[in-house]
Amino acid sequence: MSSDQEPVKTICPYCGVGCGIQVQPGDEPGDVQFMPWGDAPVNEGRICIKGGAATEVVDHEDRLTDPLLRDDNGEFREATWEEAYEYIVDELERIREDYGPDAMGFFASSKVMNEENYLLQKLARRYGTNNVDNCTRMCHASTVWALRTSLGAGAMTNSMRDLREECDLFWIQGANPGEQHPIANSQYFRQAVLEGATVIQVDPHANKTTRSFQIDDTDRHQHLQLNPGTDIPLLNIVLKTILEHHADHPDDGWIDEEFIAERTEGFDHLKATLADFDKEAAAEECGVPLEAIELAAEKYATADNAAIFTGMGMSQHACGVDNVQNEINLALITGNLGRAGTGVNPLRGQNNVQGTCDVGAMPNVLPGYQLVDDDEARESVEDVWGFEIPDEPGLTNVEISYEAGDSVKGLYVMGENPVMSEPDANSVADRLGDLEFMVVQDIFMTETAEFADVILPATTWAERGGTVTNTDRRVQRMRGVGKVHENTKHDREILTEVGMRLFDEGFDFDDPEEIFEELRQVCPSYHGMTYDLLGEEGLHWPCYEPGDEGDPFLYEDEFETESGLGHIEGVEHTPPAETPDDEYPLILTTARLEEHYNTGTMSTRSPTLNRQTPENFVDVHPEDAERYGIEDGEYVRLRSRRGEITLEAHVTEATKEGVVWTTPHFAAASANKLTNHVLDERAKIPEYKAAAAEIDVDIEPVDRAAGDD
Ligand SMILES: Nc1nc2c(c(=O)[nH]1)N[C@H]1C(S)=C(S)[C@@H](COP(=O)(O)OP(=O)(O)OC[C@H]3O[C@@H](n4cnc5c(=O)[nH]c(N)nc54)[C@H](O)[C@@H]3O)O[C@H]1N2
Ligand SMILES: Nc1nc2c(c(=O)[nH]1)N[C@H]1C(S)=C(S)[C@@H](COP(=O)(O)OP(=O)(O)OC[C@H]3O[C@@H](n4cnc5c(=O)[nH]c(N)nc54)[C@H](O)[C@@H]3O)O[C@H]1N2
Ligand code: SF4
Ligand SMILES: [Mo]
Repeated sequence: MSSDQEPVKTICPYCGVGCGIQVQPGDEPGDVQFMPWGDAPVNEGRICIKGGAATEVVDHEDRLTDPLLRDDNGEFREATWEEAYEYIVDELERIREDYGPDAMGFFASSKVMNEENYLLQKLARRYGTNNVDNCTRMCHASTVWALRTSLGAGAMTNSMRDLREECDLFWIQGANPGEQHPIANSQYFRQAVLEGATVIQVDPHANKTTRSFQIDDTDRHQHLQLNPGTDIPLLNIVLKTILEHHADHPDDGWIDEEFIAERTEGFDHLKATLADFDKEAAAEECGVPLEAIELAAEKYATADNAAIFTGMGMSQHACGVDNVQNEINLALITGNLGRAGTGVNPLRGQNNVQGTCDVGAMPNVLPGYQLVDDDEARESVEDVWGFEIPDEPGLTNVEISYEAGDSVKGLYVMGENPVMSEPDANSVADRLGDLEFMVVQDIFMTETAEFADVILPATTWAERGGTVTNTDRRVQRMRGVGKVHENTKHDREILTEVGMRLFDEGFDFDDPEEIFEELRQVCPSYHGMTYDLLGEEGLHWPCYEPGDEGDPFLYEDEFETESGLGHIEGVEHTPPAETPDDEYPLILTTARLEEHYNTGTMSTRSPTLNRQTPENFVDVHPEDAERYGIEDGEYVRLRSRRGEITLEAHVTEATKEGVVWTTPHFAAASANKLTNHVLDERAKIPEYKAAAAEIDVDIEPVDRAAGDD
């Protein structure tokens, strides 16, 4: 490949670490290659397997290249953009006229850029509804809820850099950074561990995080392999152990009394909650020896700087908010907040999930997390936008899918794949089939697009510019090399066109920078940023005025709650909605692989990534395998009350006895046919991490090409 064009500096399109990479254009439009970016701010040139393979899907033969419209026979046919736009605008107007604006739902995308998500949520609000959401609902919604209400902001309290330099103990609960945030793990956490930091992993499954720190081979680190859904009792043991020790040995300083007195509220509530808590019975329920949990408590309480990392294993439960609140409790009573190397840190998932939330693509908040039902905040945004914003929070995406066909008649999906990603997927498919109108804007034909009336072909990340916000709140610029397929459009081009056709004004933007300039006006924490100031390093938010550097860690002097205090609140155990019984005696949990990504639309098409694990599998513990008579590598049927899938059994001690572990990445054998549609009451996040299941053996041979059920 030779080309006169210079490579462009941009950001990896997979996870929220935000690694800088370069894209080298070739002579032909699709001929793009990955190149390292040696002094990229986050990764300093390092890259994981996905970043290195990211360009593989840009010119994939399956790319959507032209708009598709469903014809009278229910088949898709190629259409012109003019036809597609006319159809969309007519349907949007018809639905509003027939049913009112809340009959539409809008799904924003954590795979696309800030400017584009900003436009989509503005479009929804101009249309007259707050029914706009993104995949954070299925991801860290509960974490964000707990962090926002108890500390102030729904983001990592610290940054990868200060954690690398100052953290002495990494408490990693329900997160697998070794595979899901590989460069954060290798470039940051592992460096600190090499210099002596300790790792406590709390996870039912052994994975690359376990192996990367050799957790099981040293006395320094610990892996607490708990039963799914028992994180509250486990943390209550930790909290009670610390309280008890402090009562007997106050001089050891396991509790930070001064911090509690000056910077927190609610400590008495925690003490009362734990007063009658039975540690022995709880340890039994967790399936972890009590002494191991007590030892971990000691390690956390005696570390100079201890940081908690929290992931999907905590957030994706019906008690997700409580799970994270208990982590906040632990950090607050030990004074592990407001300093470098500490905190409660959700490693955000998608490349731009942080930014998609920041720019207001959620049903209850406007850009900068200003509440839609806060009159003053809403009016300040209305002043810039020039139209009235509905003042009631809208529906979340999981609620929108559930209302499909009932109160919700139409859906605009930009870069999400709910038929694969939402729980109880068979019902989601049924319900989306009941919609009167659905647009899907994607780069590939997806399981969701199969139900659409119109499909719009978007360009990929490598083809366009904009900004994305990574897990430690760093806003960075992406730069594109231009379109690979002439008839595709950038997401922002599609949204400006739809917006102008609908409203004649307010969507007339020629380039991403113009959109960013408007975003800054309505998003206080981005107000001090411009494309020039972002440069190649990017800027952390909050950045209120030009010249602000942003904060590497939050809450040095006070929390951003109304009282300025950090909120402690004891929580009681709520077991998962479904627990094992005679009919479904196993606990099913689902999580991810390093070489695959979410619903697999990109990773299964990437030869380098797909080669390693081309199909789904289920991990079964050797004791369970013996009881069921399962051989390693045999195909089994895995079923729950909602559906069944057929997949290969891996017999391994990586999982716990009684717990089966599978992944959501593959359409044939889609794990979400089994998962339970039960939501955390407050954050509305589904319980992906615990359902009751059963295995059947001696099934018919599998024809992979035919898919499952
Ligand atoms: N390679 C790769 N990277 C990714 C993604 C991907 O699909 N592939 N997706 C991105 C996205 S969107 C996200 S949100 C992040 C997610 O990154 P993580 O938060 O790491 O998500 P998971 O791998 O789903 O789950 C983390 C761990 O939770 C454990 N777990 C399951 N049930 C429980 C439980 O009840 N309690 C506890 N304590 N642990 C439990 C699982 O065994 C797993 O090891 O990754 C991002 N990065
Ligand atoms: N069982 C189970 N289910 C889960 C989870 C789990 O742990 N277990 N995790 C949940 C989590 S954390 C998440 S975040 C969700 C993810 O759920 P989704 O967001 O629905 O899943 P993705 O596969 O990330 O979908 C992104 C879509 O965007 C498209 N896309 C990529 N780039 C572009 C672009 O530039 N423009 C446009 N228009 N489209 C683009 C992709 O092709 C893909 O179809 O899944 C959830 N589902
Ligand atoms: S760690 Fe995340 S952002 Fe970095 S290269 Fe890997 S997938 Fe991309
Ligand atoms: Mo996610």
